[in-house]
Amino acid sequence: EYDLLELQDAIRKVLMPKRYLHSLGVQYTCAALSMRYECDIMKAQVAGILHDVAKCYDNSEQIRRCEKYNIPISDVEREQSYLLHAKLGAYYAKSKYGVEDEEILQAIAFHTTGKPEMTTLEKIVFLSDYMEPSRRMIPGLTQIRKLAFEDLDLAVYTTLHNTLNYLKSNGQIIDNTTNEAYEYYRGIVG
Ligand code: DGI
Ligand code: FE
Ligand code: FE
Ligand code: FE
Repeated sequence: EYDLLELQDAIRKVLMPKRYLHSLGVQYTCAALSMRYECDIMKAQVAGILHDVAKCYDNSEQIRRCEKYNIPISDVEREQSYLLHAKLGAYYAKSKYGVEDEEILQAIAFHTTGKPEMTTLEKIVFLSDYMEPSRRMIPGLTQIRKLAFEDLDLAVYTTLHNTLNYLKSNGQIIDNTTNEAYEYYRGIVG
C-alpha cells in the first residue's frame, strides 16, 4: 500500500538536504523501535519520513495555510508558529501523500508536543524525532537513545522533561498539549 521510495523521493524534493537527512533518520529509527516494541514497521516508517513535510514553509506561511485549511490554531501556536508544522504536516500527509491511516496522521500531528495516552506508534515517532542519528548532540541525548530501547514510557517522560527544561530556561511559552503530555507521563512513570 505504501511506497517508501516514492515518499522519500517526494520528501527529498520539498525539504532542504539536512532536513531530508533528518527525515530519513527518523524513518529508520522508527523502524528500529518498531522492531523492539512489535509495532507496525511500515506504518512507523511512513510517519517518520513524512513527519516534517510542512517544514518547507516558513512561520507566516504555516499560519496562512492552517487558516486556509481550517486547522485550529491555539494562542501558543500563533505565537510559536513553528509548532504548526506538525498539524499542517498531518494535513498534507493525507491530502497530498494519500495517507488515510488515522494513527499515522495523529503521530505526525503530535510529534512536536507529544500528548497524553499516546499509542506505541505515536511514542515511537515522538522519540525517533528526538533521537535519530543526525540530530545534533544535546545534554541527555546519549541516555535517551539507550533508554528508548529499554523503557518506552520512561524515555518519553525523560524527553518531555528535558524539552520542558530547555524551553523554560529559554523563556519560551509552553503549549497546553506539551504540559498535558508531561503531566501524564510523569504520572505513569513516577
Ligand atoms: O521539527 P523538528 O526540529 O525535527 O522537531 P520538533 O517538531 O519536535 O520541534 C522541536 C522544537 O519544538 C524544540 O525546540 C522544542 C519545541 N517545542 C516542543 N514543545 C513546545 C516547543 N516549543 C514551544 N515554544 N512550546 C512547546 O510547547
Ligand atoms: Fe518537527
Ligand atoms: Fe520532537
Ligand atoms: Fe523532525
